Amino acid sequence: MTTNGLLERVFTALDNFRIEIPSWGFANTGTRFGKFVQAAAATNLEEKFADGAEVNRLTGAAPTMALHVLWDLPNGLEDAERVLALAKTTGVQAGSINPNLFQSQEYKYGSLCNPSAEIRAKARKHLLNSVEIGKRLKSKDVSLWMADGSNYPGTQSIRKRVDWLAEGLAEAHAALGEEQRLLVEYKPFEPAFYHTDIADWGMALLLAKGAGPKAKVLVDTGHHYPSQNIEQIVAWLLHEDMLGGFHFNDRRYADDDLTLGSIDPYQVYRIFGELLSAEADGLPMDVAYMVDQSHNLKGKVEAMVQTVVTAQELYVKAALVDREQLAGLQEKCDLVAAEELFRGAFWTDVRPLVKAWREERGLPLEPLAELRRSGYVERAEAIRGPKQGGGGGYA
Ligand code: PSV
Ligand code: MN
Repeated sequence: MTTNGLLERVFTALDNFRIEIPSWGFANTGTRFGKFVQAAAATNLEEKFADGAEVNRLTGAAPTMALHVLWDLPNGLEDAERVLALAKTTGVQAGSINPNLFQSQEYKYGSLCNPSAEIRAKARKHLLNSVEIGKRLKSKDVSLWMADGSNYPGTQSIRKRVDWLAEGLAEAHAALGEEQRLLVEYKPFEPAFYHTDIADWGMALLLAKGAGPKAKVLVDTGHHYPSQNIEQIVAWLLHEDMLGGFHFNDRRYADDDLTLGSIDPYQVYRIFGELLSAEADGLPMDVAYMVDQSHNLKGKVEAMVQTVVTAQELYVKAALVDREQLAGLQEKCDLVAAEELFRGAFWTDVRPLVKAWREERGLPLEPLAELRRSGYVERAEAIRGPKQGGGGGYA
């Protein structure tokens, strides 16, 4: 490929690449063993939007922020007005709306799948409120994850819970506006340890299909058993036109919520590879890239900038693969040549190319260095100081 051709390919890929950051990634979070409070952590909506705007300023790729209803919009539509005002002043728009169906005391035995009709009704109402918030904020996706499940065999009817869940999703789907979608997220375990009501992509796929055409599956990269082939799941969902979006993060063991690409960057590259291959083949695609991370030890804004930059680099690597050439090698079953072509792009140092794009688009050349130079975190530390609360953690 000529140098101009290469740059054009890279620039097009980066111009089109957007990734949504989560409000809770800026808040104090911890593990069940405790929480280390950070002085610069955001403890209210204003601070979360300010942090989001800083990440977007530095990377040019994160113009929307995912919101969690209980943590960010506890007063529902009233808070939506605050979000609209903040979007105006910061330039960061509301992203996916995440109902909270896991923190209320009543959800001890489940939310949409709770054996109590009264509690199921409460969960359904919250889901419908979330759809309304999404409408007000002109946000496209309502992103559903529940902690529902059970800890011991024989203690719950798995089949009855499927029916309750299907009813709740169909009701939410019927309330969606023209432009809205319902994304169904799955997770094999935690906090439930015997069965989870939406444990894998097959269950999520069936539930989404049953709910209606605007329901799609959300793949959280941390929600799989070790060594599962996530890109194959992605390929299947693309094949079925049922992939709605991602929650990107990395993991060493389970749902560790570590920063994207920190443990296995090749996996993210392989996932992007499937997406770009489907795009090249002209498949219908409407996939939301979102981050779902909790930065317990790293600085919040710093970790988020690092995440977005890593995502950009891995996406560019995947965009370097000559898809036509690869298809030819696959056809001939030239295994080593195909693998080398695929791997070669991964091993390419794309940082100078991404830097050239930043320069061309008037963005900081080194986002992390620019963050340090700007003194943003130090100022936030001085103004905010260490505080508890603010939403986004479980502790
Ligand atoms: C659950 O582990 C999850 O992945 C869901 O997406 C939640 O909304 C998010 O993390 C934040 O806790
Ligand atoms: Mn998630």
